[in-house]
Amino acid sequence: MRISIETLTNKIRESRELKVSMVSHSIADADFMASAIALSQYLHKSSLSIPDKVSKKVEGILETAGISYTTTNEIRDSDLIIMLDVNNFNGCGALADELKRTKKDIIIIDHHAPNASDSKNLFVFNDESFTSTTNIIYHILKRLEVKIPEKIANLLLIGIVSDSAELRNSTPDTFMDIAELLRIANTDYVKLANLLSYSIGPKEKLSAINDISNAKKVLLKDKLLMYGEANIPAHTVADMAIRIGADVSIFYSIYRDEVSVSARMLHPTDTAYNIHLGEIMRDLATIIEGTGGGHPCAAGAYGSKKEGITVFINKFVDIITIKIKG
Ligand SMILES: [Mn+2]
Repeated sequence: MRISIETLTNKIRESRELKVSMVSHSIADADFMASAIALSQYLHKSSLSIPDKVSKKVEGILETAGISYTTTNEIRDSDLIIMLDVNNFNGCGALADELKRTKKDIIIIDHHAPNASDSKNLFVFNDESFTSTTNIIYHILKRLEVKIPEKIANLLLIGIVSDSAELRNSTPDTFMDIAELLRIANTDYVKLANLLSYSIGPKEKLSAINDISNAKKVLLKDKLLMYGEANIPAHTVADMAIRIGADVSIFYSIYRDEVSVSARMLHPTDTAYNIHLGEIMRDLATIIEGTGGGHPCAAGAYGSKKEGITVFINKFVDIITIKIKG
């Protein structure tokens, strides 16, 4: 059943002493990590259950920010499950079956388009007016009158700003939350932007510029698609492509034992053309014998079958072309 933020807050208050598993979508991102770690300040017996792994970029950001955490790949024997930043079981990859089977109560806290699923043990707070799950968690912590330490305020900022497509997806409330948290964290926006690697080093910049100049560029009606190989982490090049004007981008990096793919899109291309990059990544991941997922405008996949990457990228380009050109 759907619940209000008041009911949600009360449920979390009542769960203070419970063992809680906080479950993420496939390839945990900054929004999940910030939400889960911040909420675990209050739910002090909780653990972070990640279906596969934490995004490499996010690992780096959290390390630089001095945030430590441990994750598990299973749902431990918990009293309660909280799904954060995901509102459907399939988005939880390897943990999906266990979530479908469990009789334990599951609370969903999310900000994506609501998903129709209804079972007795499901309590859903899904509000699209929040631009990130981290914003929701911040509001809950305020309602619980939790004193937020500087480091956690900084972590909440990381989650909120990471999910905002450099503040393009934001509301006046997003800015209010950011302003409050900058005060609490005793920091400023430039420091935060640097931490989020909006500025990368000159060597990486050069590499990304080369990757983008070697990339394919296709005009689909009024939308620009860029795709190709990245010689630094793919998300860095995919992000940069969007920043310099692509509407959709997809790049891949080949490592010794896997290939990793990052796709990005500029909102509102997702709603205008009914494109969900997370779903596309999830469906195509079998081609590289791996897993994928994510959000409508930011998603990724990785897998061990490196030689499948050309087919993967071509299928992606076909899907986007059909969606946009009709
Ligand atoms: Mn999110």
